[in-house]
Amino acid sequence: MSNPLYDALYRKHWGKSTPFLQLANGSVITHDDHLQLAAQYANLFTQLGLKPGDRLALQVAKTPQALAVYAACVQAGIVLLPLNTAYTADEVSYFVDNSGARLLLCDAHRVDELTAVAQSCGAMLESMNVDDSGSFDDKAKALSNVFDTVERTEDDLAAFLYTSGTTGRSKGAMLTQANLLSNCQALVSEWEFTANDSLLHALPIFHTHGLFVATNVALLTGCKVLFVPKFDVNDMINLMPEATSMMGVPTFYTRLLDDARFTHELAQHMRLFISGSAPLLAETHVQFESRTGHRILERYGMTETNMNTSNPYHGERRAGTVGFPLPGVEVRITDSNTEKSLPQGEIGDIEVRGPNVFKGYWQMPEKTAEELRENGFFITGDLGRIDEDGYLHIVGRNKDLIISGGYNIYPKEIELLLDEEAGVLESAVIGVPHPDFGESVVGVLVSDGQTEPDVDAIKQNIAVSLAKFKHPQKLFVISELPRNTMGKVQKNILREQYEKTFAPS
Ligand code: MCA
Ligand code: AMP
Repeated sequence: MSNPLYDALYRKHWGKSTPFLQLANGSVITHDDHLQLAAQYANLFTQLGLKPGDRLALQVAKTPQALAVYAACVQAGIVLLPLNTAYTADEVSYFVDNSGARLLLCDAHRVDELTAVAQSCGAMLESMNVDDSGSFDDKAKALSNVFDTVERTEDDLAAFLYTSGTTGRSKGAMLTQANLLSNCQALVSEWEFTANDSLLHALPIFHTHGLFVATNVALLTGCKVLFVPKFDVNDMINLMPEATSMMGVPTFYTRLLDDARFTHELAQHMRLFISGSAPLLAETHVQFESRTGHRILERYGMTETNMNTSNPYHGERRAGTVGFPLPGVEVRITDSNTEKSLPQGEIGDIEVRGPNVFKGYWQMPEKTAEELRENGFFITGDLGRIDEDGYLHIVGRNKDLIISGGYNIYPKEIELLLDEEAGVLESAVIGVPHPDFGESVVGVLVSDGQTEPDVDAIKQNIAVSLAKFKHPQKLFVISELPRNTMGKVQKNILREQYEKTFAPS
C-alpha cells in the first residue's frame, strides 16, 4: 500500500531502536516505541469509527504522545487539525464545528470545559494526560501495535491548519501530503540535515514551524530531537551542548542573548541556528554573530505554503532578508492593481507558487479564489522586493496582522469583541514594538459619548473568548479614530502614536 508521507517519514524507521525523542529528563523514545504507539492509536481511530479523510482536532500539551497522534493520523489517513493549547472553549468550538471534526482530543484538565463543545458540534471527545493516562491512552493500550497503513496519494489531505483573515473568521488551510513532503525534502537538502544531527526543539507542535518544519525534517532524516515542552532558557542552555542545530522564532534568540550563560563557548560546536515566523531584527542578527560567531539563517514561510524562501546554508546569510526561493518554489513580486510582475528592485505583493502551496481553504471557495490564482500563484499578503543579488526582503504587510512572539493575531477578531462592549462606539487594534515579543497588542477605543468605557471590565470580558496571547496589553480611550478621505482607519498613525508603549524606560 502506498502512503507517500508515511513511507517517507515513518516506514523506514519500523523496528529501529534508534533514538527519536530525547526528553529534558534524559529519557529516550526510540523510533520503534513511537511507531508502535502510533499504530495503537491508529487502531483506536478505527475502533471509534473514524474513516480516512475524517478530521481530528487535537488540543493537547506538547508530549511524545501528541506526536504519535500525528503519526497515527498519517498512517490511518486522518486529517490532523492541531490547535493552540491557549485557545479558549469558544475558539475551539469554531474550529471543531467548521472543520466537521469527528473527534476532539484534549488535555484531561479541559474535559469539563470541552464536553459541551464536542456535543454541540457532534464530535466525540477523548482526553490525554502528560503521563499517558486519560481516556484515549486507556483505550489504546489494549489494542494491537501493528496497523495496516491506509493507502493515500500525494494529493490527499494530511492536515488542516486554521489561519485567521482580515474578516476575523478563521479559514482552514487544507494541506496535502505532497505539500508537507515536498517542503521537508527541500529543507533537508537546503539545510543539510542528516541522521547525525540533534535538533533542539522548543517550539509548540500545533503550528507549521514546530510540526511540519522541525518534526518532519527530523523524521525524514532520522535525526534525534531534543524535545522540551516549551521554550525555557534554562533547558536551552542545559541541552545546547548535546545539540547540533535549533529552530526558533526571534524571541528565542533575543531571550538567549539576554542570558549571560549563552556564550561563544556554549554555541561554538553548533552547526545551525534557524529563525522564522516573524521578522528577525538586523540588530539581533548582528548581536548574535558577535556573541557566538554564528550567523542565524532566516527563512520565510506561511501556514498556507509551508516554507517559501531561505537564506543560504553556504554563502552569505544577509540580515534583514529571507533569502532565495527553495527548490521548486517560484517567488514573484507583483503590482496589487494590475497583477503584473514588477521589475527587479521594486516593492510589491509577494506571490509564491510550487508544490508547497496548499489546496485551498476548507469550504470557502470565494476566499480561496481571492488569494490563490488560477495559475497557481498564492498572494501571500506580504509586501517585498528582490534585491540585485536575488535576496527577498519583506518590507511590510498588505494584511492587517500582528505577530507577537511568533503567534499571529488578527486585529479584526479582537475589534469585533471590543465593539460589543458597553460604552464603546468603535475600536482599532494595532501591533506596536515590544522588546520581548517583537510586537504586542494595543487596543484603541472610542467612547459612545454616553458611558465611559470601563477598561478593566472590558479586558475581563474579552478574556473569556480570546486566547491569552491575543489579549490587548493596553487599552486606550480616545475621542476619534484617524481616518483617510475614504473613511478608512489610518492604523499607521495610531501605530506611530503608540509606538513607545512598551519601550524600555
Ligand atoms: C505566551 N504569551 C504570549 C505569547 N506567548 N503573549 C503574547 N505573545 C506570545 N507569543 C503570554 C503567556 O500566556 C503569559 O501570560 C505571558 O504572555 C508571558 O508568558 P511567557 O512565559 O513569557 O511566555 P512563554 O510561555 O515563554 O512563550 C513565549 C514564546 C512562545 C516562547 C515566545 O510564545 C512561543 O513558543 N512562540 C512560538 C510561536 C510559534 O511557534 N510560531 C510559529 C507559527 P501570563 O503571564 O499572563 O499567564 S508557524 C508560522 O508562523 C509560519 C508558518 C512560519 O513561518 O513559521
Ligand atoms: P502564518 O500565517 O502563521 O503562517 O504566518 C505567516 C506570516 O508570518 C507571513 O505571511 C509573514 O508575514 C510572517 N513571517 C514568517 N516568516 C517571516 C520572516 N522570516 N520574516 C518576516 N515575516 C515572516
